Amino acid sequence: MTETEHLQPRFTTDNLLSLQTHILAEEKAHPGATGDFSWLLSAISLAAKTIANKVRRARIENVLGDHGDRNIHGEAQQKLDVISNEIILRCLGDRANVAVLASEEDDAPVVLRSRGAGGRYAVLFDPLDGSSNVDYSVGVGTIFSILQVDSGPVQSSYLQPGVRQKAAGYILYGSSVVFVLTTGNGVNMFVLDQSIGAFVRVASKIRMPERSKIYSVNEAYRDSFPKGYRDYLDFAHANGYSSRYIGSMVADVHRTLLKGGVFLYPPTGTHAGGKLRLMYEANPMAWIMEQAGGRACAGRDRILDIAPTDLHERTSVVMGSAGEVDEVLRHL
Ligand code: AHM
Ligand code: MG
Repeated sequence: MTETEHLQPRFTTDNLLSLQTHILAEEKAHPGATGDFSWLLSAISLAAKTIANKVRRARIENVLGDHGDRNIHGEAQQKLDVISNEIILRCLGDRANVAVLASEEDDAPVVLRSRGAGGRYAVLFDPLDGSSNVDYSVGVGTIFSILQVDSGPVQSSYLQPGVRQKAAGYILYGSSVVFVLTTGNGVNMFVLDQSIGAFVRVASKIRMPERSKIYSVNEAYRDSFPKGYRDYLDFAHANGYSSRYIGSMVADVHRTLLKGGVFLYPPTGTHAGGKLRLMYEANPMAWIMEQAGGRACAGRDRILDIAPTDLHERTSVVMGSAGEVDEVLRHL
């Protein structure tokens, strides 16, 4: 190093960059891109900031607790589930390229416009995942998946395997608000800088650890797991693993992305096919894991290859570090 070299600014990819700029730069790298994504993702970013604000102020505004209704899955809706759902519908509803909006909280998807009328994308989302934790200030999140609608009837045009997603991501409302995004070109992470109201990139092309001795599962259901999962847990106990389980998928998967290990929701006595929803929980998270060098399976099958037959269908989940997922599969 020369005498003055340490005084030079280091212009690296870590320069200050907003989510908006990042998306525009990614589009610029694709000749022929129409700018559609920046419209969609800026709406999701606005929704995320609005929901983050609601989550932070929930106790003050007295919007915690049950809403009084049940969703399509028979689960009690929290007030914040309903509020978050409305925020996303309002933010995305006026984007002219959205054909369909489909939410965990709504039985049927909202069809906004046909392909002929300019509808090009289906946005599938879980507005507030882990919301049963929100009363206790535990991290919760929004998960989304964007698909291009094909030429079939718009009502079912989103029934495509996860491998065809165009963008996927989640927002974690935790001790900081984190936006993790992939458009198939690696995984990027942004943190909301409250003082300027913008998501700022803090990590690009995230690679998750190849292995890590951490498993994340609701072990209370252990006796009802299929034998292979119980064998894996025995293996983990005998080999010095740690256990981490928050009970909010977004928070558990986020930790798994950064620290490595494996997140599991196997078939249980109550949910023989797994509890988590394929299209707006498992698929987006599976793609993020794969884009970061990890793996994501339902039993032995790759999650992203599953051909969905229903918007709200469920799947079992094993996702995380490639070596750790392989270790689970070895026992199945
Ligand atoms: P939700 O979408 O109704 O919030 O349910 C999904 C949540 C996930 O965040 C989490 O991984 C899982 O349910 C926890 O389930 P359990 O309480 O059975 O461990
Ligand atoms: Mg959910």
